[in-house]
Amino acid sequence: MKLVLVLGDQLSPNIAALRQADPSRDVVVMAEVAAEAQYVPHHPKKIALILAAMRKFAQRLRAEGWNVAYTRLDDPQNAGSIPGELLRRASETGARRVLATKPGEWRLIEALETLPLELEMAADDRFLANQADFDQWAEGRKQMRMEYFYREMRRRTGLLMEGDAPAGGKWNFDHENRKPARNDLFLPEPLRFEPDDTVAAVLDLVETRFGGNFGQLRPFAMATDAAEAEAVLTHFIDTALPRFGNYQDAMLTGRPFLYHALISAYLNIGLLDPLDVCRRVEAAWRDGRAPLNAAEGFIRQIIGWREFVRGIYFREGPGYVARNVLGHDRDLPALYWGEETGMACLRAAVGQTREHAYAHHIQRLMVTGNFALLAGIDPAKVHEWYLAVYADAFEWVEAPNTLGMSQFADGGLFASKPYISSGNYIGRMSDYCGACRYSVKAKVGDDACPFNLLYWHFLARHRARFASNPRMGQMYRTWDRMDAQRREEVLRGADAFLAKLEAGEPV
Ligand code: FAD
Ligand code: DLZ
Ligand code: SF4
Repeated sequence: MKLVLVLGDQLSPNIAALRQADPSRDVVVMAEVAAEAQYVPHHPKKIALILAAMRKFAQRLRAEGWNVAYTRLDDPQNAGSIPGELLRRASETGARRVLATKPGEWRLIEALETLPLELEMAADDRFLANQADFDQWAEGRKQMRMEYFYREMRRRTGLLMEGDAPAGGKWNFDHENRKPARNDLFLPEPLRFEPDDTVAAVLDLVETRFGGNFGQLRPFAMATDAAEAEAVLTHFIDTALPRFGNYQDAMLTGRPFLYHALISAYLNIGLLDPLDVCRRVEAAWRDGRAPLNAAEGFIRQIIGWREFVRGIYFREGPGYVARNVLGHDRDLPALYWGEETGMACLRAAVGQTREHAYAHHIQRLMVTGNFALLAGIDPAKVHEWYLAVYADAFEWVEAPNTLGMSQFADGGLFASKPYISSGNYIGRMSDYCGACRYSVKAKVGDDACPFNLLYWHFLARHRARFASNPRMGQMYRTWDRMDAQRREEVLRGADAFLAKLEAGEPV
C-alpha cells in the first residue's frame, strides 16, 4: 500500500502518480495546508481557486473509486505542511511508501526528498518536452533561443505543419502581432461562473484566513473544474482567438482581458491539457475560424515559451531564484501593493492585478517588469511579488519569466537583451498616458514620464555590460549624441525620482 500525493497544481486525472497507482489498494493524499498558502502572501483569488479546484478534484477521484484522504485547511488535525500531512497519513495507515509526481518548485521537491519515508518521484509528463529532451537541446549552446526550440517543438508535435514546412511558409508571424487596440472595437467579455456551494465555502474560509492579503477575493468567477476550464477555452476560441494575434501586445484602461485566453491558471493546475488546447486552436485555423497569425502566435506561447521556461527552471537548479547579475538592491515600492501612484500605466496594471489576480504578458513585461528593472529593484523581491499576486504563478513558470526574461537577473541566459523601454512604447501600445500625471512626450523636467528618465539611467549605469551588445549599440549611440547638459539633466531627474521612491514618497 502506498500514499499517492496529489498537489494543488496536479489536478489532472492522468497525472503520473495516479497512473502508476492502484485504486484498489493505494490511498490518495490531498491536503490544504498553511505552509503552501503562506510561503509567499498569495492573492486570495489564487488560494480560493486552488482550494476549490482541489475539493472538486477529490470528489471526482472518489466518484471514480479512489480512496482519498483529504485534509481541509481548518481541520484541527491538520499538520500544516505537505511533508507533515504525509507523515500523519503514514502513521494513520501504516504506509511506508509515497508515490509523488515531481512538484513544480524546488522548495517542495527538496522537502519531499528529506522525508523519512520511501519516496518514488515520477516525472510530471503533462508537458510536451521532458527534461532530458530539453537538456539535450540546450547542451553545448552558448545562448538558448526560444525560437529554435519552438521550431523543434512544431516539428515534433506536427502542429501548424504542412509536411516538413511551417504552415504559411513562416515559423513566426510576430511582426503582425503588434497593433494597438481601440476601446470601440468589439471586445469579448470573459466567461464567469457563479460560486456553487463548494466554492462559496472556500471563499468564506479564504476570507477569514487570508482576507488581509493583497488582492480582492470577491466577486469570484473563475472556473474550478475541468469542464468549466474547457468552457473557458471554447469561449476564447469562439470570441477572442481571431483577434488574439493582432492585439496580443495592446493595453487598454479598464479592459484587462482584451483578446487573451485567460487559461494559464487552468493549464498550470492541471484542468486543461496543453497539447489538447493547441490542437483545438489549430483546428479553428484549419476550419477558417481564426487567421494563421493568431493561431501561430498562440501555439508559440504554449509549445514554445511555456515548455522552454520549464526546461530552463529545472536545468538551472534551485539557485536560479537567487541570481542578481545586475546587482539591483532597491526595495519593491509600495505602489506594487496598491499604494496610490500618479503613473497611470502602473496604476492600471497593479489595479487589475489586485482585482483579478491577472495581468497579460505585456503588462507584466513592459509595465511592472520594465519599471522594476529600470528602477533597480532587487530581483528576488520582484520574483516574490509575481509569485504571490498572479493566479497562474508557480515557480517553474514564474521564475524564468521574472528573473530571466523580465529582470535580466540571470545575465541573459535566454534573453539577448534586457526588455527595457522608455514611455514611448507604452504610449504607442496603450491608452494609459492620457490619464497620467506625467507626460510621455516630456523627456526632462518635473512632468517627464519616469520611464523616459529611468531608461537612460539604466543604460548609463550598466554601460560596461551592455555597450558592446550588438542589439543595444543604437541606444548608446543615441545617448552619446545627446548634448552633455541634456544628459546630465536626465540623470539628475532620474536620481531625484529614485530618491523619492526610496524615501517611500508617492510617485
Ligand atoms: P495568453 O496571452 O492568452 O497566452 C496563452 C497561453 O500561453 C497562456 O495561457 C500561457 O499558458 C502561455 N504563455 C504565454 N506566454 C508565456 C510565457 N512567457 N511563459 C509561459 N507560458 C506562457 N505565466 C504563467 O503561467 N505563470 C506565471 O507565473 C507567469 N509569470 C510571468 C511573469 C512575468 C514577469 C512575465 C513577463 C510573464 C509571466 N507569465 C507567466 C507569462 C504570461 O504573462 C502569462 O502566461 C499570460 O499572461 C497568461 O494569460 P493568458 O492565459 O490570458 O495568456
Ligand atoms: C499554491 C498552493 C496553495 C495556495 N495551497 C496549496 C495547498 O493547500 N495544498 C497543495 O497541495 N497545494 C497548494 N498549492 C500549490 C503548491 O504550492 C504547488 O503544488 C507547489 O508550489 C509546486 O508547484
Ligand atoms: Fe506610464 Fe509614462 Fe505613460 Fe504615465 S506617461 S502612463 S508613467 S508611460
